[in-house]
Amino acid sequence: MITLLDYGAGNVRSVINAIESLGETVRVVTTAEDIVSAQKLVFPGVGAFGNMMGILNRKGYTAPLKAYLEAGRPFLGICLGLHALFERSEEALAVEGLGFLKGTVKRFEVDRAVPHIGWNGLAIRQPSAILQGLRGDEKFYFVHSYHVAPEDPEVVLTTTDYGYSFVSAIQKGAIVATQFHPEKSGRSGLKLLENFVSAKDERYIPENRLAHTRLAKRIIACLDVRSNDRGDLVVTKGDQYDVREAGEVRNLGQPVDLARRYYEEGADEITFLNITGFRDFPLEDMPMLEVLRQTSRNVFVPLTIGGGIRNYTDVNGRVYSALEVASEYFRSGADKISIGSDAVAIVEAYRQTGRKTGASAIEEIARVYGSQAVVISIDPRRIYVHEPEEVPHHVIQTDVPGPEGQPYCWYQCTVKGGREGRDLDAVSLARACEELGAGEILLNCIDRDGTNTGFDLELINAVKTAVGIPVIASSGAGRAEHFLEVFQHTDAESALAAGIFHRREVPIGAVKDFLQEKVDIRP
Ligand code: 1PR
Repeated sequence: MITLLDYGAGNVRSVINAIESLGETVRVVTTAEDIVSAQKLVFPGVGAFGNMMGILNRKGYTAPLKAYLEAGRPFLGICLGLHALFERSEEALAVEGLGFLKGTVKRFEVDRAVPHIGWNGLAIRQPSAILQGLRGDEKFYFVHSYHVAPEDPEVVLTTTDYGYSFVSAIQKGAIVATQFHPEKSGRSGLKLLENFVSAKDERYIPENRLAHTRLAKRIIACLDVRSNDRGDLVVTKGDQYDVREAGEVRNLGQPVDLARRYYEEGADEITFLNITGFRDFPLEDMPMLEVLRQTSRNVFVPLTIGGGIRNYTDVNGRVYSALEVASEYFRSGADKISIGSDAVAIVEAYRQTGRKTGASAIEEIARVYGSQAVVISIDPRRIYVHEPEEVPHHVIQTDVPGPEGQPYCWYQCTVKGGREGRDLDAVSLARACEELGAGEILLNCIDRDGTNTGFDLELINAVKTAVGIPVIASSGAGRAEHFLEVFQHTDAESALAAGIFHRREVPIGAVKDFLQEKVDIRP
């Protein structure tokens, strides 16, 4: 029996699912006494440091947790569950950590995108029972803006490189904590969890130890989901966002089955977009939550869900906040949520006043769940102009001139699945969303969607150079070469595709085989 410390601020479902998939039972802590009586405690911290410590203190969990750690009993901390062990964090300097280990938690100071999101390796510094059966060169899933800096070098189990070398796991006796998420790291992560769960205690040093590690470019499979005319929830696919063919919604398969298939084929991440979320309120559209619940039971890579995340008033006058919608998605198994139409409305309001209210969906969700959990999905379309001065927008010179030979264009943001264009460009939107606390940009492109003609590199470069957060290049992938092109000619951290995977034209494995040796990827 594994005891799991959930303080209610995020997706612990995936940790429970991963442990249960190993045939182990999980008891969730509901009282301080449950910590005292635990045999093996897993602490998957999520959200923000200050919020986490506040809740632990209010619930009376801090003292029993300290006692449990001081007694050297088996403990696995994950992400913030690692940070909590230290004295304090730059994320909330006024708040005390558990102080079990000396040192602080620092924000990344690097000349690259923060948060550090994606699959990176481990440079193993000492033997450990938790590493049994690993080769040593596997990649694990990270998502964080802060990392620990222990004073005692003896506790360093692994380090990872991102701009510089940081401590990615610690070990002190039976107490182990990782910055990465084993529950989201596919088979390698499950192996690590299995080592904790089963009573192995021989310390083990893997053979292929790395001296340095590199962040992999991510290949993401995207499932656009909606109800068809018969009311069945299906994965569909648009052609420049038009998902109907001969009047019918295209049906490319069942969401849960396809997600499972992509996990097995090696997808680094899976994104579900509830594409009619702008009109069907997700908390009434329960099948989507069920899709997430079922998927997270056997898919152990990160899951992002978007569609309909906004404030909403139902027919009875009950008001739901975007945070409530997002929370329901997180509880059902999402690791990140993505906001589309509402991000445009938020930025329009923000640009009018120039002031942050703290009350927008982006700010609220980032405050509770952390920036890394908030993705902004942008649906831009090219608008051509003869001269940059014609519009008050971020204009680029393009190698693909417009129908009248216009040499310039800007990328207009749209809402409601491309149905309505707004007076806002994609670069400004991305920048403003970053200021408001978003952690990643999912950059679609209506002109390229479903065309198989390759990513819009000009769009990706324009947005990527304007923001410091990671960008997912999306729309237009038709061949494995297109992925190489996007990674060679832009700094996008990941590339997403839909149609070629659904139609089995180019499987994920073929994309990865092609990229092998050319780009750092997770094999
Ligand atoms: O506005 O917050 O409710 O979110 C709705 C979400 O649904 C947005 O993220 C929006 O991008 C998405 N969406 C809305 N309508 C459509 C549509 O296709 N009619 N899909 C839609 C967006 C774009 C990508 C697609 C890539 C790759 N689809 O998701 O998967 O373009 O496709 P490809 O590789 O086949 O070219 P809100």
